[in-house]
This record gives sequence, structure tokens and C-alpha cells, in this order.
Amino acid sequence: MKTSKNISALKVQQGVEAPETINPRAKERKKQKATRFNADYYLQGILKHDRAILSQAITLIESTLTSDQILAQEIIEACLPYAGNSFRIGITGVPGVGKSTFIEALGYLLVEKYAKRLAVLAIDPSSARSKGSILGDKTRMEKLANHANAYIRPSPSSGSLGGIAQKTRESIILCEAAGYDLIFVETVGVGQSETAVHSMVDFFLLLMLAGAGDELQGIKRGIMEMADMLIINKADGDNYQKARIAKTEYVNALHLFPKPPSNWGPETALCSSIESTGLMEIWNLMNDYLDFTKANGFFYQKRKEQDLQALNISLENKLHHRFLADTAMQEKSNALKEQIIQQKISPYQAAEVLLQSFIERLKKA
Ligand SMILES: Nc1nc2c(ncn2[C@@H]2O[C@H](COP(=O)(O)OP(=O)(O)OP(=O)(O)O)[C@@H](O)[C@H]2O)c(=O)[nH]1
Ligand SMILES: [Mg+2]
Repeated sequence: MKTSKNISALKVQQGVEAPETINPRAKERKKQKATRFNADYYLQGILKHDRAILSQAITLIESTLTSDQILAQEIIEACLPYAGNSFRIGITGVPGVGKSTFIEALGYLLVEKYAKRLAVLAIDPSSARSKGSILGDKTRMEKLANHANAYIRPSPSSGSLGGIAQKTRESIILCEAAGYDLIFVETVGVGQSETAVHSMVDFFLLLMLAGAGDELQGIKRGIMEMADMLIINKADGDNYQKARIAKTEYVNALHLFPKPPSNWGPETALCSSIESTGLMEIWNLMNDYLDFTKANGFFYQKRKEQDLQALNISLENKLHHRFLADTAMQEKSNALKEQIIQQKISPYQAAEVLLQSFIERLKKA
């Protein structure tokens, strides 16, 4: 039977011996362990605003090797006393709404004119499939990427949404210790990822387009309810009038929403990321939010709640990781999956069996 393997372009020509791998040294290179230092080395580098060392530390956070994870935890703990001092902003909206262009325009203004230090992170489950679409964005955010006061980090290229979100949460801590006082977290607003982003930022910004219709934009009411600000992007050229009308419609619609727990807004604004208009107003509104929620205590309360959420998520991820790292449990799990398919055991019962034998193994360890 022909499999996708033996019809590969390297194998089709009969009589021609195909090389085993395109680059025979690639496997070797993978096996070589990258150099690792102790946690203090990374901490000192991060505190000195060394972007290369910050990147290496984030790579450790993203690593699946247990030894790397232990080191990463040490680095996070060491960075924690220096973290927490940024304004964390989540930015979402459907693909093509202009998130990256907006981040480039607003970000450049803030680093250049306001001497802000900005880190841009991404939670993008779709990029997990395409190996980091924000990497392509680095060229779209060229001015920002080349600025000394900006740091752009692509989304982790593999893992579950929960895992990626946890890594982003930890990366924020490192970025803050590295002196970034503004953190932008970009995500595509089409599914669950915006809920994850919302759970780790102070301010949540939803980018919209005029005249596309809410259904077309795939934006659910729940996401609009999470937003602290709604921005109608691409308010330029022929689109400007449409954008103004859309803004009025959204202002009216938002009046019907229940008051958010912050008691603030949500605000609505127009902007053109290409022409860099409306950005100052947006930045001023963000600062109004910060002042308002710090004065009424919501800012601090939300951060505390987020810490408690992080505990649950972190515990879940750690348990899952320990489970997956145990080959005996893997084998047991695979055997039970087979039994579920053959309807010999229910999935609930199988989960219980797995849990019990995992507890037994942990006791013996
Ligand atoms: N006219 C106009 N075009 C814009 C504006 N902002 C972005 N665009 C264009 O819209 C397209 C998509 O912009 P991106 O910034 O890549 O959008 P995105 O939301 O990051 O897209 P994904 O990363 O794929 O989710 C690009 O061709 C931009 O040039 C704007 O304010 N006005
Ligand atoms: Mg983008």
C-alpha cells in the first residue's frame, strides 16, 4: 500500500537512492543539548535589560524538557520580586482587522515619544499550526521590532491553548523584570484564546471593522462584554464615514450591556493604524482607565483574582505534564483508549483508573 511516506518526492524515482534525511546532521544537532546557565545568570541578564538573555529564558519556559522547566521555574521565582509593574494590555480582533498594524503604530508612538518600554507577546493557537504567524508580523512590525525599547516575541509554536497561555503569563513576569512597562498581548479573536488573554491583562481592547456586521466579524457578545475599549480600525479614506456611523451604533449597543465589574466604560474610539490617527486619544483613554481602576481598587482586585486563576491553571498544567512525562502512564492510557473504542470501559471509568494508578506511581516515586 502506498503511504504518504513512500510517495514523498524524495522516493518516487525508482532506482535513485534517496537520502535518509535532507540534512544528516540535523538529528545530531537536535540531540546536542543547548548550553544552560544557572538561574542567577538569567536573572542578572534580564535585570540588565539584555534582550538575548530574556529570549533564552523565555525559550526555557517554552521548553518541554523537565530539566529546562525546573530551571525556568527558578528564573520565574527570581524575577517575581521585580515584576508586576507594567500596564498589561490585551488586543484582540478577527484576522485581518489590523492588530499587528495597530500595535506597530501605537507601539512606535509610545516607545519613541513617551520613552515607554514595550514587550509584545502573542497567544495565537492558529500560529501553533503555522509555526508562528507573528514571526511574519515581525516584518510587519519592522519599525517597532528594530527599536531599542521594544521586544517582540512570537507565540510558542506548539502546545495546547492552556499551555501556551500559561507560558505567556510566565513570559510577562520575565518581561516586567526586564523593565518593560507596557505589555501587549495579541490574540486572534475567533475562539477561546481571548478568554485566556483576558485572564492575564489589565485592559482588554477589541479591534473592529466598520460595516462588516458582528456575525461576519465572528465576534460574540461575550467578547464584547469583556472589552474595556472597542476600537473601529481602518477609519480612513472611503471607510471613514462608515466607521463614524459604526461607532455611534456601538456606543448605543454598549449602553444596553450590564455595567462591567470595573464600573468603567467601555469606551469606543476610531482609529487608522495606517495613517496613525486616533492613537493619542486611545492612549489617553487607556490611562484614564488605569487611573480610574486604581482609584476604585478594581485594578488590584483583578490582579489578585488573576493570580488565583493562575494557580489553578498552573497546577492543571503541571499535573498534565507530569502525567504525560510518565511513559508507563502513557502506555496505560493508550491501552485504555483502545478499550474505550471497543466499548469495554467508559471514558469516566477509564479516567478514574488512570488517576488511581497515577497516584500509586507518585507514592512509589
Ligand atoms: N486602510 C487601512 N488598512 C489597514 C489598517 N490597519 C491594517 N490595515 C491593513 O489590513 C491588513 C491586515 O492587517 P494586519 O495588521 O496584518 O491584521 P491582523 O489583525 O494582525 O491580522 P492577523 O494577524 O492575520 O490576525 C493589512 O493589509 C494592513 O495593511 C488601517 O488602519 N487602515
Ligand atoms: Mg497579526
